[in-house]
Amino acid sequence: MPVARPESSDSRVIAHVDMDCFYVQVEQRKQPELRGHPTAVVQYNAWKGGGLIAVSYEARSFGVKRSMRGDEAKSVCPEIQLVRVPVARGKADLSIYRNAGSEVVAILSRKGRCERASIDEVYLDLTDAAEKMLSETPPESLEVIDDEVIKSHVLGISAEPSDVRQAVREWICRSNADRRDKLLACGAFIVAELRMQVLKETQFSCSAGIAHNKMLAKLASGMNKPAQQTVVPFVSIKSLLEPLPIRKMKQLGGKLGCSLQDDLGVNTVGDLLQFSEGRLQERYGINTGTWLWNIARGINGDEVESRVLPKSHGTGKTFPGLNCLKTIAAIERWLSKFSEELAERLEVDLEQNKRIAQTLTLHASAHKATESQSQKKFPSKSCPLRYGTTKILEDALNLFQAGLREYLSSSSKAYGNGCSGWGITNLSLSASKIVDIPSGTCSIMKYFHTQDQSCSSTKEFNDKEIFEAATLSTSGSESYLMKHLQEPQTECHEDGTKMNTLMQTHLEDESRMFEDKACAQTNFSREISSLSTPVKKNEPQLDSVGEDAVIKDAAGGNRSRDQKGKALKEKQGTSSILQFFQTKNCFQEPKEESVNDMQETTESSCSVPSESGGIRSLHRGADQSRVDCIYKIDEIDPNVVDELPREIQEEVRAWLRPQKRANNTMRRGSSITHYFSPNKNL
Ligand code: DCP
Repeated sequence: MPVARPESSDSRVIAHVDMDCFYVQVEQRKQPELRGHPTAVVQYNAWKGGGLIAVSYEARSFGVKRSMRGDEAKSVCPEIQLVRVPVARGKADLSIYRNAGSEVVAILSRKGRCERASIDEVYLDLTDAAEKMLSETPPESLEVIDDEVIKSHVLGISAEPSDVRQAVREWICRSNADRRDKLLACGAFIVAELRMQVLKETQFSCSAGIAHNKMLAKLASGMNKPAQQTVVPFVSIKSLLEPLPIRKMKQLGGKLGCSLQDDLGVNTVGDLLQFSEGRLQERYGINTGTWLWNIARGINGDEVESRVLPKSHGTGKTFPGLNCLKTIAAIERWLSKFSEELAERLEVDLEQNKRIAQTLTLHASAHKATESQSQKKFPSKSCPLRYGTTKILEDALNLFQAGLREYLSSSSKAYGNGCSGWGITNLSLSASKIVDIPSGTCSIMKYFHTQDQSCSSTKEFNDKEIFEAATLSTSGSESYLMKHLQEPQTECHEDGTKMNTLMQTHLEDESRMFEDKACAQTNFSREISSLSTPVKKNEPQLDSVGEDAVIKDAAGGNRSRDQKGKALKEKQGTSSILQFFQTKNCFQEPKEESVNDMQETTESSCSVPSESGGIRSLHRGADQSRVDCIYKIDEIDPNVVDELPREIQEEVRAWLRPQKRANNTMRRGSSITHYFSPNKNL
């Protein structure tokens, strides 16, 4: 649902930068001999020459369009060069385009708040930079103005073609201009410089729109392409908006736009101006009514979010027509590829950006054999994300099964392997709710990575791992912990219509980097992160049941406590710190028990010695019931203490020195328990 936000100020300078025929430019940089030639990037699927997904401007001048297939493009423009999208795991591999987009973002973010809106689109808030320029070097004070600035399109300027440049120069340098327009003129300088910088450093050209809000900037950026920029002065807003078809406006391509057309006869933005705010509110509710009234007048208060990294990661594929997936085995095969890719990308994100994703979502489109049932959408399903290919696959399969069950609505006949009652035409996985991990925890997180593990018992390990993640989770751990103590892990969550829209919009073409353009719209239910501990087949594993854990060897036999330290060290990638903080010892006590006397002022966690010689940490949950964790000091491997954040290293070392342990463990709300506390970030 659109949100009506008032504008904080109409003196903002917002730019929308959009790369020109982006995938083509990336391919042309790789193969410079393609530069200047009609070129198109085609999909992996080679049927009829493959679907075109990016078309160079040279090819466009021959009439080649993105809706064409390679064969048709060849007939329209015989000299066109068709470059196939890279392939990995039997599907399009977009990493080269993603990385190219990141290069651009790194440059654009130098001048102001930067929001990466898609693989090739960025919003910039240049207000501060423009104000600085206006106060220090206003345009009218400049003797030389770069040609790229003069080449700007300023909406509303009317002049003979031969005089346009002079008219633009005059508009930019008007000393008596409205301050808001003066700021936009400064924005034109800054954006021109950034675009030149992008070209110099990456060899990519881009176009831009410069206005006082995101909506207008985005509309303007596409008006003059390639390699040009367009400014929207205040006086030109009305004439820019009035003729625009209503369905072309953001968020009006769907049902709302349809209703405006069918119910109110609104075809252009100008038509919308005839309706009062009250009338629109009456028809569409207060928020949407106001939003519609606002957009008709070019009012849009959306802020440029500070985000240079993608908001989610996604991978998927379409299986049109006869290629649709009809068996669980086929689904598993593809989900396995998706899981592998997602796990890799999540790992890179963690490694490079210190971020973790918290929610795994499966989207699918399906059809059933029977016509009467085919209207129903396959529900998108989400669950907490656990790291590692195997776990992602395991969860993805569960999500798929849950979605399929719901989709088929107990039509058990059609459910199961080998059935032909359903067909999946789109399948994808996404990882979202990405958050930064606090500094100092990164290397610990490495221990939670699962590269490729097999679990002997899904349920057992799911519970254990989620719980482990909860103790180390960076935010919202409390609610995560409480939730998973109370609910079965396999529970799935409906994403709602937004993800379905996303599927339709972005998965029509498998190689579309849907995670980015879609990410701005995703609104998943709140879930909390889950990282996993590596557990390898044939390696000793900690029994996840019972307070005094025993180590089981591959054959299921128990080993003595003396052997534990050694066994733990044998587990590559698993540090004993994890065993120490493992959650198998945590349990929720349903009874109400006051812990007020132990509480510090700002947190509800504390440490007390436990009967078994460990540290018992009490955390008060949101529902006021108590969560009790016992940490076993003896099992800390001193080698991993260095991995802890500095503020808690000292405390852990003190624990390891027997004479000091008693005192330290008595400390209330100590940093170590706080650090691993489910309440930590509440
Ligand atoms: N893309 C895709 N599938 C689509 C649309 C686009 O894979 N159905 C990819 C290829 C594009 C890139 O996304 O290069 C960016 O899409 P744009 O819509 O911004 O289009 P281009 O950048 O190709 O061209 P333009 O210069 O018109 O923006």
